Amino acid sequence: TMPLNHSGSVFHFEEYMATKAERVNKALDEAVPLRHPLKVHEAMRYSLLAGGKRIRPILCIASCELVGGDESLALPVACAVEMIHTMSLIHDDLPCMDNDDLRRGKPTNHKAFGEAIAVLAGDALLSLAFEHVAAARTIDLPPELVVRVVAELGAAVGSDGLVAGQIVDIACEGQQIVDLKELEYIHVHKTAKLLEASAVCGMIMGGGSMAEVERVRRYARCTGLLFQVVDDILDITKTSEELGKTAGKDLVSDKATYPKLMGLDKAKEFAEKLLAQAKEELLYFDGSKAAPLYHLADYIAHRQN
Ligand code: GRG
Repeated sequence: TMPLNHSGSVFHFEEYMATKAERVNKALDEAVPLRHPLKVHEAMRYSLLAGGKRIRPILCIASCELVGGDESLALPVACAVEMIHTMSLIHDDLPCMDNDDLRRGKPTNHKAFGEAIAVLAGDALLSLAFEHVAAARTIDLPPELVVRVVAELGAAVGSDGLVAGQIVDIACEGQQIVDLKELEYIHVHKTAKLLEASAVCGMIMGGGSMAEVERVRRYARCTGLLFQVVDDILDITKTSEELGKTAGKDLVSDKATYPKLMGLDKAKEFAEKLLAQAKEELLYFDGSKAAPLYHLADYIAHRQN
């Protein structure tokens, strides 16, 4: 299919993603040079540079560019959201949380470096994220903008953000019945909040107005929830395709998912609704400038893994 956006012009999404990811990877590499004490910096770099899709930083940069801001204005914040994302994955994988051995096809941080280093590497990444935003030499930027970004990021991570999502997730694991409201709470907090902050902070750095910030916030919230609904759908469709290979992981586990709570067809309908809602928020902006966000939502909705 032709990559047309709502203004009808051609946009090369894969190329855009690859170019931005490369820039982010370089900036992240430079943000954490290998130094004494070696182990913790090795561990930070191990997970930070392990080949994530960089959805959050790209969302941040694309939101900045949507209101005419240069990529360089958003880059420190883009790095910060990836640092936060990475630290949340390191801690999520720990034995006291999900106890996972593998992440992105490699041993998890604590498997490679031990639990103590993994906890500290996560802490250091979280701290560095805020330092990186506050210390960034984004010349000519009003300090109020940086303060708003710091507040936004803090809220996304804390006990009304990622931590809230993780707490409720853990509480639900031991529960017989999880309803749609609880499931949505978990996903909005564990996943959508940081995506939302990524977009909003990019928009703030780019000089977006309050109205523009709120549009992009709603876009990112829909897209974040969409991400999880699609994840749940893929779990089922992938598992039935690979049955035997992966032993039907989610069909046998007790984890609540959208298809389980509303049925596969309704879950697919819900995903389409969220995608349409996300795109609707973008109609407010210039079509060609909104193309990256428009296609990012499509990509999240229609990805195959
Ligand atoms: C944040 C202080 C603090 C503590 C951590 C563990 C925890 C609290 C929260 C859990 C957050 C979590 C693991 C959310 C799931 C996020 C998610 C959707 C991960 C997958 O994201 P992708 O597909 O991953 O963007 P890649 O590998 O591409 O980066």
